[in-house]
Amino acid sequence: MRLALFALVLLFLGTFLRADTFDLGFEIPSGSPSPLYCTLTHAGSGPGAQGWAFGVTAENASIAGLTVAGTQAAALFNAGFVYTRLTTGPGNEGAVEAVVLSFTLPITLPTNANSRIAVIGLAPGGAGGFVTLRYVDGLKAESSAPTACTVTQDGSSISPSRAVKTFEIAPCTTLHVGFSTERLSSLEPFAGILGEKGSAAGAEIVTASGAATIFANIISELASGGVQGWSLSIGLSGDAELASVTTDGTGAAPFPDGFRSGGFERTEIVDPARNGGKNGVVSAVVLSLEPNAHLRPVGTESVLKLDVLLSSPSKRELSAALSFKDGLTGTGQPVSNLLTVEDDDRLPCNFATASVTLKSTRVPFLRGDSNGNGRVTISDAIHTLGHLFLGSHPSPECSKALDSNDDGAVNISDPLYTLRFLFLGGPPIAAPYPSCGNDPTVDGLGCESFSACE
Ligand SMILES: [Ca+2]
Ligand SMILES: [Ca+2]
Repeated sequence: MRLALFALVLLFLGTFLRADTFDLGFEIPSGSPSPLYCTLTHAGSGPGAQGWAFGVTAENASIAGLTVAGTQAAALFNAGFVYTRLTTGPGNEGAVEAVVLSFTLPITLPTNANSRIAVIGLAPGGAGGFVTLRYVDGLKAESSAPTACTVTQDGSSISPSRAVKTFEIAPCTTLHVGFSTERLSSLEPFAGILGEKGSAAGAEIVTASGAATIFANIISELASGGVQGWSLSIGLSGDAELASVTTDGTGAAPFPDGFRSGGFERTEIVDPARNGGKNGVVSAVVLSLEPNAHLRPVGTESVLKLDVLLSSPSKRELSAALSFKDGLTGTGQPVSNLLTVEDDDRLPCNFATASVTLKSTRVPFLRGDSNGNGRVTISDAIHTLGHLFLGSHPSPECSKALDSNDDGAVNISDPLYTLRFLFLGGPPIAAPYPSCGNDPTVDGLGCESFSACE
């Protein structure tokens, strides 16, 4: 009896003190799957939310972006705190947000109202199907504590209810990106694109010299119209650096070589210091200020040429990867991977997965040792001259060894350089010399094998 009374009092107090409710929900605009909104709904007689934190996951899709920009929360924000991050790793894929509207002013979200508090961008998947969004506790962004779903009302923490929402997204089929080792310009989608079934996923190329020229491509399968312009943000990770990037010699070049007629073009290698240590390139192109200028509605078109050099002071096996990564910053603002079709933003279906891995094995060699016998002598100068002018030794296994002056080319200067060094007091042969080693400077010459240095 006493217990029942106690429970009743608790219930009564609870109803009184905890009359307000907060609900985390989703707003999925019909027709278009993107953008999607996270909402916070308040009901009750107390004040609205001063702040909140939540984690959100997507099943059968991946969250590519989460921001407060463009929401009621952003409009009310005044000298507070905003934290939004994507979270990665098994069981931890999603995004987190934490907001305090103001540290100094009594700002809250509207009472008894539904407010947008975040915009979610889903990475477009190829297949389409049913996607489920849910709020979860415990997602963890790098170096921060796990995030619990909570709302702050009048200085106190309240646990909100959490919606789960399942909706269907259409398959993404019309626009893709991919990499190739040659300039592509054809009416055939995916022809020449690296990777499994031309999907550009899992592509790998091996370069003997450590230098590689890679083209980024736009693949169109549109019913009408065509890609009028684009912004690309491509990251380079691993043992490599970018030597150059250009739209010259691609479909983004001025007519007649490419499709551009005036318009706008800005392409640059990003400064790692402005990008959290990340390497990459950004490129923005508008083919013409006339609305009807565009790439072919159906076809494959190279739009960017990247020269990559694999290098490392010590490693023998070198590996690097190029992939489309939103958010690299050149001279201007952070760049997203976006295509423009019929004056509207379109996302390439596979920009989250398109990548190419570059590999190179460095073979130790002895520079100047043209005939590969482990010593540099007059015979090497004669051997190189024979290769250059007499058709003997047509395909050396280690071209780098012939390049005595290490200028990245094998020509008459090299045997002369060797002879000057050996007999006329000329400057020494460049490293690796006088003992075996790796080429300290990357160039376009290869070295498949060099038995004298094994
Ligand atoms: Ca030799
Ligand atoms: Ca040379």
